Amino acid sequence: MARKRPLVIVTRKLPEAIEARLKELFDVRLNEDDHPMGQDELVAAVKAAHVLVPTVTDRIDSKVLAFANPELRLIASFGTGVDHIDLATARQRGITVTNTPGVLTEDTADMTMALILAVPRRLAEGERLMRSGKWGGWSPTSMLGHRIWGKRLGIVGMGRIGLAVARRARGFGLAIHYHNRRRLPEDVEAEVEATYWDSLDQMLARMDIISVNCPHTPATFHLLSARRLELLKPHCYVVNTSRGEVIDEASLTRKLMAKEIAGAGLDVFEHEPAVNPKLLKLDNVVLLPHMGSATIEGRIDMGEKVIINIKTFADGHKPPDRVIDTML
Ligand code: 8YV
Repeated sequence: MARKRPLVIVTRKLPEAIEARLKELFDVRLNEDDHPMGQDELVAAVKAAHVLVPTVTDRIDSKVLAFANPELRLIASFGTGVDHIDLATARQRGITVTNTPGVLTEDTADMTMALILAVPRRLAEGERLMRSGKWGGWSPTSMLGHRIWGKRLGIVGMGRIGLAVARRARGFGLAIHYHNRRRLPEDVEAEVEATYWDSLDQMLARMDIISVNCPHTPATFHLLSARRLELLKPHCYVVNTSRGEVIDEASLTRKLMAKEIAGAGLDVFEHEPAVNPKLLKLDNVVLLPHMGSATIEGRIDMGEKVIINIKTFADGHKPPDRVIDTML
């Protein structure tokens, strides 16, 4: 890196302690009012920065990267998913890309489990009823949901987060099934008593609850396509805390409206921050604003990782969380 103190441009507001430490270590430009940056602002940022710290809300595509100043050497993304960055173009331009894996696993798994419980047990509906002032008191047949214990959970993508979901789900009496590019080692499968499905189609057709926990890549775009959604049983619930793009959201919405599946818990959407307005009208859906990893502890840990990645890189070493390695 050309300078002792690289210019680090951070696209969104980060926790104060993280911003304070970044200021101590580097020349920093912060986004004080936390507005999401449009393309023009991102172009201005890559023209000036030696290190860019984007988040999931920034589209760092080839059009933006075309304007990158030759001294932009590192994109230290704040988050685990890197689907908002054109990695091929970054590689071509010799830009190292890092992310913040591991530190949001448990928080995201907690939120996934919360949705797995919330949708079949009608938590959001119950809460809305209380606030409406229309609750007439207990009755044996009101607010009946479906039992979690003993059902089959199909996890699509058994990486760190998928496995953390499986561990929690075992405690709630769910039978664990999963589809993954690679089968887990035997001892890990045994720990969560997981059944591996080589065929995603066959797994989808047999589950009571589906949890999407794979990253969004070109290979997983609309992995839950209209055709695959047709395979789900009518009593199946779908939970997604990964990326909206993994599910064909329009087809999912149609199936929910037609009551061809039982419900959905969605923390992520295909066109964030837009949400299909039809989803907002459905009672059998719990919607959250992409808050799966939103804990103070998690955000600090993510910021720490960003700092470690930048500092290591600035000191001439390989940053630990390299998604693209251009230093070799
Ligand atoms: C983050 C996420 O909050 O890390 C990810 O991939 O989806 C979220 O949990 C967000 O991406 C931060 O950029």
